[in-house]
Amino acid sequence: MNESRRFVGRPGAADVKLPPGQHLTRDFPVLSAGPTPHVPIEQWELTIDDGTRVLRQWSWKAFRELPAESFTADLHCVTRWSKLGTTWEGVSVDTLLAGLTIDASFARARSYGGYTTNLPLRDVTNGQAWIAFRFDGADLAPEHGGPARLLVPHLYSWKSAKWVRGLALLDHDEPGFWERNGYHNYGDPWREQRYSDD
Ligand SMILES: Nc1nc2c(c(=O)[nH]1)N[C@H]1C(S)=C(S)[C@@H](COP(=O)(O)O)O[C@H]1N2
Ligand SMILES: [Mo]
Repeated sequence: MNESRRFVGRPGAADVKLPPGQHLTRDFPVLSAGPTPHVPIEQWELTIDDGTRVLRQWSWKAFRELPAESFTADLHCVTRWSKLGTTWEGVSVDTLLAGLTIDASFARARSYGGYTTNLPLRDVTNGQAWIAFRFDGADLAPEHGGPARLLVPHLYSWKSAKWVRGLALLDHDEPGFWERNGYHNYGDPWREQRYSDD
């Protein structure tokens, strides 16, 4: 990605640089295709699989014992709002995959509630994606994906699956919920890849 963009502007600044067709918002809209799932924390699990076999699995307790990072991210929703400089805490997907021998090029996230989204594996590795559980200094609210959501800030936010329950590492690309319903397969906001024919 173009690193220079990250440091240009602040919310409200006249020179703020946004992806094409986006406008700034200061509040945090809730965008959910269905109801907010409520999973008791004792039943919550995060699973890495290869489409067939479970490769790794964490309970909430085990997940929270993994090393976590604080990070700042700009969010860009395909419905044209952007929110800059949001602060999060989460476990890097690199940490989840560390030590695994991976023969896959794609990842498919799935959520409690049934939502899915697909990404190239190279877009969720190398410090570009987290399973986030805190936002703005507080536990992540259920409507924003709590207890934990995927966050992949360099792509449109529909790729950041709320209530994430697993990542499948696949040798083939499998379109997710919005990707099957007219959204772009990749979703780069800087190239304005909103819909399948963009
Ligand atoms: N499980 C799930 N994750 C989801 C969605 C959804 O409907 N279900 N909506 C996506 C969309 S379109 C956006 S813009 C962001 C919105 O996150 P927010 O509601 O925390 O703003 O979540 C994404 N992740
Ligand atoms: Mo969105």
